[in-house]
Amino acid sequence: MAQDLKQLPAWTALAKHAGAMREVLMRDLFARNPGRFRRFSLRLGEHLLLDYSRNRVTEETMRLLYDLAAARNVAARARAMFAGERINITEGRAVLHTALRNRGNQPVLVDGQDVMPAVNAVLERMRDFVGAVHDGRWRGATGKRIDTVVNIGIGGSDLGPRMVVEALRADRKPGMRPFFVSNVDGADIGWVLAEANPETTLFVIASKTFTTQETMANAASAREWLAGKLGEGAVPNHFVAVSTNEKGVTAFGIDARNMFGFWDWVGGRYSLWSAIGLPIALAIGFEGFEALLCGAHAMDRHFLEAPPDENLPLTLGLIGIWNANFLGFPAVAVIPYDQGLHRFAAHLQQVDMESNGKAVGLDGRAPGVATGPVVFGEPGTNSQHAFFQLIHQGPVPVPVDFIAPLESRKPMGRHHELLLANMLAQGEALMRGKTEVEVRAELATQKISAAAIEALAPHKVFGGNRPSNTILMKSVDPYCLGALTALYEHKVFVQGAVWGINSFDQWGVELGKQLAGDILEAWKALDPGTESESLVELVGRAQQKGRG
Ligand code: G6Q
Repeated sequence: MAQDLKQLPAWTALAKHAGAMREVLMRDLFARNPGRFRRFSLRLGEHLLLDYSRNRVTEETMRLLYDLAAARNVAARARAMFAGERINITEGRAVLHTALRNRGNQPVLVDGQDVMPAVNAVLERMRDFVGAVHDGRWRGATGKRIDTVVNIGIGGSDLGPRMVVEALRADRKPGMRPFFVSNVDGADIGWVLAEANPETTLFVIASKTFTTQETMANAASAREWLAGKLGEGAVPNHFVAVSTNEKGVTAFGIDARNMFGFWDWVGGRYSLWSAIGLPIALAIGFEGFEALLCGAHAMDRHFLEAPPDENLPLTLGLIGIWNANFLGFPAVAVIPYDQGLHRFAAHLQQVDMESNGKAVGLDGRAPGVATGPVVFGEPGTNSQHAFFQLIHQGPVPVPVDFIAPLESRKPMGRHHELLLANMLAQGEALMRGKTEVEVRAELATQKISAAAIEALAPHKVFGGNRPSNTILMKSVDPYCLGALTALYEHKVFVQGAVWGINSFDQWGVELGKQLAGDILEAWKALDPGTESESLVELVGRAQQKGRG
């Protein structure tokens, strides 16, 4: 199926249309149509606005893109996901992060079983636990209240909750200090422990499998540290777990009553809505966590119900396909103009690249077209002073998603105006560029020689015509952040559906894990060697052994 993608009439029509669009200048499109911004922007109520007018698209482009989505059954595939079908075919699993935020509570069946009662039961346990920590019913072993929460997890058990906790700093419960430890580099846990008071610290060990090497190593070090300070008996008051593996959790020494469960149909990178969101609720309160779920649910309903040409995730996904597959731009920069969102691109890197970074289709054959783009980003305005040079004048255009809140959660004088003005200027500059005629006219006003103008002019020309989307959110509050995050999840879904790939497995992560295990085993078996043996030699020998 996927291999025939390029032969589909909807695809070939777009390829032909792209030929005609290559020379079209967005400047001209804006000049010809003063209503272009209104025509090419979409809303989710008062909460989110997607302006995609600064893309090289026309009415016809959009019609052809929506035709492509229809030809690839994107809507039907979305309904199958929401309905609990096992669309993750290589792992034989349903994909139901949407059930975790199903605030309408309609039944969601997996193998004839409604998952909602179990989802709601875990949410209720989270509510109780978070309330108990906040009001002091849950205390450390020496009777002191908890004021520090250290989440130990990696990948999906780290990036999502960390992103949200950072973004929602304005909602933080006074006195709560959240930390996240993910890297197996001992410095990560080491520096956090150096700042923590064992009597008032709660560790959340977050691991779907409860076997991940990094998390197990960090959890063991945290436990050793705590037991060393307060004694073994203190462990139950200071450790809880979030996992699907009860056996592993109890073997580690955490009572199953202090474990918050989730299910195999929650993919790691889509798990912040599950009990993996416990550090979010501990940081901002359970009501805030619920508001996050509500915002995501609103986006879910919108994705399922809005007509194609009003549908934000569908449109964002298709614009990405247009830029990647038809205009040939292989990367996307995600630039939030909000300091709180400084980990948003990091989260999205995983959601997008781990989902769609695949060169094999659902049918086991190559899709025959470019799939997962390279996604990267940093907040503006910082990124303007770093890699925006390449975005403005590099040889290959990099489409940009600008994201900003209309209201700041931490207003300071005129800072927010400065921030937004910068963002709007970047989008405009990328679109307009600066022609040689404009450059020469500008240089002519300066007191420099004709020869200098000649030499300088080519360096100062901006090709322009570079695409960007602008996403405005009301503010970075839990509801809008939930909606924004779900928007990107569904964007990734749309693209995976068009490309005909399984966005929900991650076999590519396995090989490195396996080899690291092999090398470690081989390493253990080595004679530590003489002092003269360098680390590099040791590793080399271990690798050889691992291969052998
Ligand atoms: C996410 C991936 C991966 C996973 C981590 C942690 O989709 O599967 O990033 O989240 O490897 O796994 P555990 O939660 O099992 O420790």
